Amino acid sequence: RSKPRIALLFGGRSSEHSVSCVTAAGVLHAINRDKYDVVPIGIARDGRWSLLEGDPEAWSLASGSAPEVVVGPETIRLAADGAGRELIAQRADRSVHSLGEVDLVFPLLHGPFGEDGTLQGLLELADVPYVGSGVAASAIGMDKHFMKVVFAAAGFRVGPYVVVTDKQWARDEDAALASAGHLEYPLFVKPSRAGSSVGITRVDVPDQLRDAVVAARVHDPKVVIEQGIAGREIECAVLEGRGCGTPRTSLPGEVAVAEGDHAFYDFEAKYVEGGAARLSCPADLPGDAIAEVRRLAAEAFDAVGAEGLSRVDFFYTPAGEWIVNEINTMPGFTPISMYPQMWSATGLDYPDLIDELIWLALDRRIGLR
Ligand code: G1L
Repeated sequence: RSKPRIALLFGGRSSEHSVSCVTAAGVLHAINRDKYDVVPIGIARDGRWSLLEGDPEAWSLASGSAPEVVVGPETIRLAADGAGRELIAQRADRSVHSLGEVDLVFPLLHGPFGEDGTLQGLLELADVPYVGSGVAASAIGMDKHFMKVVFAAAGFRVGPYVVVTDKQWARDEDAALASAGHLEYPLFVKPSRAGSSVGITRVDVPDQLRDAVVAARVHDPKVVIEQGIAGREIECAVLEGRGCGTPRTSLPGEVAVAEGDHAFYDFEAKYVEGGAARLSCPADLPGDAIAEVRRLAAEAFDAVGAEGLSRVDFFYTPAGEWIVNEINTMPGFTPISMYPQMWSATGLDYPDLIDELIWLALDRRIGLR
């Protein structure tokens, strides 16, 4: 076969189903069809896989229309028995036939119910190379608690926080809330493992803390309570190095949120075109601060064992210190998202970025992650 055959997976059972569809539309539009044979596979909200029917060009997150995967006439499975990267289709009458082999999967989604690393595990078992991080780094990148543990162990400054697990909450709610007593307000209460900004509450007075934990627990039984950090929000895009090279970093960007409508950087600001979020890249920083944050971003990428790509988010304090906020191994990836925008500002445009990610994944041998 001349062209590598790439399965693009999108949709899925997470709360970011529609975001994933919009992202897939962007990638399908930009991917080089002269170089790659693309098989778009939608995962419905109930978990069924099928070939994309129709044209995703019109998919957007403009108010009122949330794109959704519709299950086609046959469902698809990836043979995960190591017998050879094969896509198996099954019709309604239960007859099966082969859709042939895939050389690579481009997984544009979070795992079932927002806990990640699971899809990567399936792809490992199926012996199919894939774009992006492996099982462990994907799972760590999804979990705000574990990523702080890893960063702290690697010597990064992380902001003060406490964790409230499901068991702690069930045992004694008051004790769990009291464990955050030493943190300075405002606090940010977050589900430990959830995409985008769902379930996050800013808490200004202790009276509101319990409700905020209850709201976060809707999305994840494990909750992190973070002390708000006074500082500018600076992000950096990281792309794995070619060969044994060090990770490549973009110019840092700064998230500027329009005053008024948004208490903080929320879902709409991130994903709806014309939303309030604005990126300035390069951020207005002294030259040595730019060099330092790029170095820290590359170190954060290596600290969690990320592969392919990651976006690393920092706070830059008035004292000129860098505090790592989080790493996102599956960053927003529409053409207007921060990650692709920071790379464009650094000289790598969206189609070339996609090409680079595919090259990195094809270059990597499965089982050696
Ligand atoms: F495959 C990559 F490149 F690793 C990858 C995977 C997932 C990049 C970006 C994403 N992001 C998303 O899937 C999402 C932000 C749309 C979540 Cl549903």
